[in-house]
Amino acid sequence: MTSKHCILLGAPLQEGTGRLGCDMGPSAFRAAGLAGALQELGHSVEDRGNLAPAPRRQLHHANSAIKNLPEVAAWTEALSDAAYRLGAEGMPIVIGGDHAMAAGTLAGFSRRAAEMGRPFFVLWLDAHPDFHTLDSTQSGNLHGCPVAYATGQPGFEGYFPPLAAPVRPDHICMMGIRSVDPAERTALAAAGVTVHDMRAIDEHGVGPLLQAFLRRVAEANGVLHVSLDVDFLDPGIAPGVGTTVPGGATFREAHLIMEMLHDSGLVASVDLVELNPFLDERGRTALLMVDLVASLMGKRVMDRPTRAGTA
Ligand code: NNH
Ligand code: MN
Ligand code: MN
Ligand code: MN
Repeated sequence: MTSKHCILLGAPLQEGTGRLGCDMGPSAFRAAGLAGALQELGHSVEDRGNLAPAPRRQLHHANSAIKNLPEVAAWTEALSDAAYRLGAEGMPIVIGGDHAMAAGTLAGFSRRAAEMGRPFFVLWLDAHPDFHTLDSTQSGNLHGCPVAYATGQPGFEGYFPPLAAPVRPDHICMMGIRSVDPAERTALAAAGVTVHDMRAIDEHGVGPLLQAFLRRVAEANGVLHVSLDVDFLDPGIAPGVGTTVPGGATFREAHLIMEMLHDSGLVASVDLVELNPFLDERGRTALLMVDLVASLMGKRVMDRPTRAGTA
């Protein structure tokens, strides 16, 4: 197994959600033993602590539903810079914090990949596509917007930082989707994002769906970023999240995805988002997330011949 240099960066933002608690996410991941689990697998781990963006100017938007726009804009800028820098230093694992975080991480990692002259791909594991613009969001919760921003959908100019390298919508594969707002449904189809909703997973299984995407990434010599939202998982196994949706990925579906990602050797960076320790039950969601990261980083039951992403 190839050992990696894992760089942990905490992003205790909670301003993208409608409730408090995600700011405790980085602490819960640390308490659940994230660093130790990676070291046990032979990786080196460097914990860079938590990011704390400076407060910035007021921002006013015509959509009065939007919450905490200046705060989330500041996080986006800080995370975009951090992701761009860390992408050259090792394997960044950014620990949230809510999913608004991905506005910054997608922007920064995509910029890094572009600089390396390699195409950038995203595997989005979530109950939600988070494809709202500032104009279309009705909840006003900005964790519902990062993918629209990072792919350069209109309306973010003047609020969020300009994109050095917008993510190509046709380089994004979403899995586990089961809660889509009407505006998102139309926009996703128009943009050409691959969306494997829970029905597709029921019909085909996660294995073939993921294998097809990994083959594309491998054939393009792509750089793959994985954004893992806790609510991708079924609430029965992962209660520690503010936006539970029934009918999510099972324990084995989620682990198989992680195991296949590991074997592909394609993953360059990871987001772990939406963990709300205030809603968790004795740390079980945090522990499950750490176990999933371990599988992504090489934990396996038995040794087996590696099936590459091209297999
Ligand atoms: N689409 C909803 C909204 O915009 C839900 C977004 N919530 C999430 N996303 N947890 O992953 O408010
Ligand atoms: Mn999300
Ligand atoms: Mn979600
Ligand atoms: Mn919504």
